[in-house]
Amino acid sequence: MIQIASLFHFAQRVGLERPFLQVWRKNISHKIINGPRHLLYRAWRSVNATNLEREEEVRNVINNLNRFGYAKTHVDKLRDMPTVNDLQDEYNKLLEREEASPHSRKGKQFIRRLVDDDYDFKRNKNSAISRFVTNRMLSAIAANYFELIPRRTSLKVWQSHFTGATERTASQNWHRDYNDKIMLRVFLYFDEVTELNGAGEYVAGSHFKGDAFETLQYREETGTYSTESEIRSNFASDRIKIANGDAGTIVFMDTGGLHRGGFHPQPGDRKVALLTFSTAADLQPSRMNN
Ligand SMILES: O=C(O)CCC(=O)C(=O)O
Repeated sequence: MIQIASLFHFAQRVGLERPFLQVWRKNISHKIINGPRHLLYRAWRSVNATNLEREEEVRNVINNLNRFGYAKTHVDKLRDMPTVNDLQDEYNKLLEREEASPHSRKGKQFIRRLVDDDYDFKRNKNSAISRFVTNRMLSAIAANYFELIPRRTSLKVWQSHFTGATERTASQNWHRDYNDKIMLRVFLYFDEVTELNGAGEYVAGSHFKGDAFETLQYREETGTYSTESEIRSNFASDRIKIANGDAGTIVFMDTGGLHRGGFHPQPGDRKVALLTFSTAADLQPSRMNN
């Protein structure tokens, strides 16, 4: 996979990103890379998964994800999740640690990175965040959505915040992620999140399984994000989902679809974790150490 990622970076450098992605996303390359994981999934499903999928909330999330590329639930609704209090306690400790020894803000001044793919799972085996990340319901949802055994490839814990800027920057603009044609980012809120403190937005149906996967594709390769007016002229307003929610809310997004987030129009912050599940064809090498 590392060689493929290097090849991809080379293609980007010489302006061949788009043809590279088109070939990479074809079923054949996907099937070869993910073949063994599809087989494993079928075996696992026949033994284990049906019990998990029988849980009503797991089924709701899977149905919404398949249909919209987007779903929302809460830690209180999924079995074996940590409590909101335990999650908030751990978040506050991570924030104290970050204040004492800050991570880089590389490219996103509006984000304080409390965890940047460097969470120590070995030392914190039973922590609230470890229990969230390794929760069997989340893995079952990702496996069912991808129809293969997924990989966890990234864990970030962020405090995004108001900077005084009135214009959106970077991922605050509409974009797609190009790591893979299908992927799953799971956002966990440690506090209430609304449109005034960074809530993400998602165009329902713009994911690979949806009806608008080809709309506004490959825009970011030229460094241009999709504009608000392009989104509004291509999609009815009821297709735009707003990822707001109280502490403990879990938002699932296939970020191969059109999304944006982290914009703060007024003073305030968003306390959030982002856990990524990928297929084996993700072009970004996994950074997780769990
Ligand atoms: O919610 C955010 O801050 C943006 C996240 C994002 O663009 C992504 O995860 O790809």
